[in-house]
Amino acid sequence: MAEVLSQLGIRYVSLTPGASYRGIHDSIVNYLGNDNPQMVLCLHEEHAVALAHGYAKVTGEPLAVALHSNVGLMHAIMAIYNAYCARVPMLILGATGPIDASLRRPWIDWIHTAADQGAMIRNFSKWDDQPGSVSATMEALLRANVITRTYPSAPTYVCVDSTLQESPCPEDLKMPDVERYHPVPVQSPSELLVDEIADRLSNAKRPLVLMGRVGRNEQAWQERIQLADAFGTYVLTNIKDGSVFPTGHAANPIPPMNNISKAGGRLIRNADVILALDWVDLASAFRQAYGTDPVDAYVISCSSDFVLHNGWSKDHFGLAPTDLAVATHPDALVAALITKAKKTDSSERWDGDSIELDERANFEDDGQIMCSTLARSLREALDGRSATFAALPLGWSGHDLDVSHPLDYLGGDGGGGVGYGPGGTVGVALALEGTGRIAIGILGDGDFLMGSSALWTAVHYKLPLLIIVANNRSFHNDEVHQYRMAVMRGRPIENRWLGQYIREPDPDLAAIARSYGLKGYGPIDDPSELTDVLAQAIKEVEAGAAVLVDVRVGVGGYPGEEMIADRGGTAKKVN
Ligand SMILES: Cc1ncc(C[n+]2csc(CCOP(=O)(O)OP(=O)(O)O)c2C)c(N)n1
Ligand SMILES: [Mg+2]
Repeated sequence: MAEVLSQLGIRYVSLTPGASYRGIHDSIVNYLGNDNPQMVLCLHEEHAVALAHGYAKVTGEPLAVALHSNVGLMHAIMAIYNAYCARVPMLILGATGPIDASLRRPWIDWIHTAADQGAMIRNFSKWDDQPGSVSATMEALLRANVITRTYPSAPTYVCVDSTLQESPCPEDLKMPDVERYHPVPVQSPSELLVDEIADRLSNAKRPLVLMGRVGRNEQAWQERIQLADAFGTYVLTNIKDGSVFPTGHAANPIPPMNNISKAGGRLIRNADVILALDWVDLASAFRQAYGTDPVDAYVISCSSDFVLHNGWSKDHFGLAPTDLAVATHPDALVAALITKAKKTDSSERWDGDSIELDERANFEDDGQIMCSTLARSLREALDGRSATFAALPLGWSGHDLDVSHPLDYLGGDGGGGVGYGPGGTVGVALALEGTGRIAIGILGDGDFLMGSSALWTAVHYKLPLLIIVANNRSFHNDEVHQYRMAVMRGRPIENRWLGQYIREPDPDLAAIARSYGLKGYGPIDDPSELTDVLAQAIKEVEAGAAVLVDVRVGVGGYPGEEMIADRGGTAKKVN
């Protein structure tokens, strides 16, 4: 079984150890020599999965993740959901105590054996199996590899009986020819379909492309630029998807959005042909742009995401009106479309003068560090170096995101599960090793505190990275929700902090980082110091260190606050 993993070319297996997979563990160490895959030890299963998630975002390749029976899988579940919603490949190895009850050790093997562990994650994994023999396990690993890598990707899970792991291999066991089991390649769209879409775009007066979940390679990036230029389209992007189109390009005047901004909504509403490239939650984008009016643009939607929709999680989102559906990878459609381009003058875009930009949500404030101040200081401190933002905090505005390469920013956690940031950033650092790019995770304090022990792994494996905590000393996103409730119910908004503030005591984030072997700076609350501290941290990261900078940030302009019209209240203030 270890041999199959090795031949699949899976470079690392992230794990938190457990007796249920002690057989495979031993084979990886003493049969494979802890190489290909090499173990990456994590202090929590949620981090092992987040690490593989971050790695896959950079490389498009799955890591293996080994999870102990029952409890290890339970610890990992939220992170698996994040990875599923992010549509990243991942080969998860589970284990169970002996299915043959007569072989169970007292107590522990009984509580760590379950009839169907896959059931715990079947609603948000792409395929799972609990094979009954060594050869069936080898086949299951091959299938798990094929399925997880086939577009659209999502984690697969193979649960291996500990008895199978620990018994001698059958004498007649044959190794499968791994070379003959490949992921299903993306199908190019038919010539007819491509012609029709090219005609629609060419004849459109106001074409718009919604750049959603697209590939992260440089060729596809260039082809998207060619598409926008050759067909004279505008482009919209979403801050959850990572860098998909250069922010400085004339086709892309509106900063990456979280929800559809007013300016983005105007552009959508004015477009007559919309090409959506696997845009996450297209129906809500239309609702935000059109309200209750019918969508009068001709809508072409390119996505194969429906193959993963099973109705359990509503990550299929609303059903968007679609005039032409294309079931392929958006990169394949774009590559085909640019060969059909008829327009040549890319400077002619429709109605360009009328695009008004939205006001900046994340304003700067004298004396306080705001996320915008942090963005500006970080840009100065990086001084042109290549960096990859592995994660951004919830309060980050698209106005503060400049991207010119597909690896500049990798997008959100997928499933909205807080605690992804530290583990995800470590996985990104692992994937970026040797590229010269600096892995940077800018994390909320809540996200950091939930996942902080993931950073030990970075230090242990000598992975340079920079963690910046945008520390508002609160689960602030939910304070905003309490503002809303207060306004809705006429309660005092002053009470919004209860059950939200992470203060008294203020956790010492730099000390936590130092305890895991990172260098730790902060808390920094003086804007005039910030650039120098970040520049120093970056120098240390370049020299190979893992560094954390705790930055105290203000919260003005946090998304959602503008929706709170009336801050008055009537009920009694609670202390
Ligand atoms: C595992 C998990 N628990 C709770 C939530 C609800 N939640 C969403 S955002 C958020 C606040 C996160 O705090 P922090 O990372 O400090 O970001 P901030 O909102 O303060 O910028 C919480 C608790 C969640 N999404 N995931
Ligand atoms: Mg916070």
